[in-house]
Amino acid sequence: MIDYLQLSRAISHALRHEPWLYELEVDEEGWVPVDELLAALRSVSKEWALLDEDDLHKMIESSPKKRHEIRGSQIRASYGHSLPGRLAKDSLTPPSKLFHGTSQQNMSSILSGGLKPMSRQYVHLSEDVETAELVGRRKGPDLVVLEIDASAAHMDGLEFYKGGPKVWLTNQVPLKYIAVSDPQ
Ligand code: HQG
Repeated sequence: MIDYLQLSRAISHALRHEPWLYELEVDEEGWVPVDELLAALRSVSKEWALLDEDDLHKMIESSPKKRHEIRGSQIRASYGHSLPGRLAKDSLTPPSKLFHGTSQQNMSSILSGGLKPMSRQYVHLSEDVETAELVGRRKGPDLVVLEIDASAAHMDGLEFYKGGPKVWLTNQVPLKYIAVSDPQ
């Protein structure tokens, strides 16, 4: 029985962070051939010796976050990358408000320089408060939810990209578009 969460972690690691460890080459939009990923994973662990494309579909279906997408014979991570060389994404019009969950300990730095991508390629924003809360809670118990005036930022020329069903990406968010959201 395949542990799809464990599989998803390994695939995220390969496609977001260190593809070279799996002898994979990610193209400029983040795609790798499904058969190459499967071949790499089959040699990682005994449980994955018979891994097939169906398992990848099951992994994606079983995760509400939709971290990965398959198109034709290729697969990519939809967001979260730390790879050098920013992946090409189509710029889209964002919803008027977006949210970012973080922890209180980051706030003095965020309030001085705005939101930065830190170790990833993009700042990750959430489409709703509930998602932002889940993201922020990963960072500790002292949750802070920020509300981003995405329509003003977009009108001023900041680019936004879609990462997943509830995830938006942008290069950085200057302070003037950030408000601390009231607790729900
Ligand atoms: C903080 C997960 C100091 C930022 C999630 C965050 C997401 C600053 C941390 C996705 C800062 C970076 C990404 C500044 C931002 N000074 N701290 N100027 N600007 N920060 O994990 O957004 O489960 O790289 O608030 O669900 O938390 O992996 O980013 O706390 O969608 O699929 O720096 O990863 O998805 O942390 O999460 P992260 P994130 P997965």
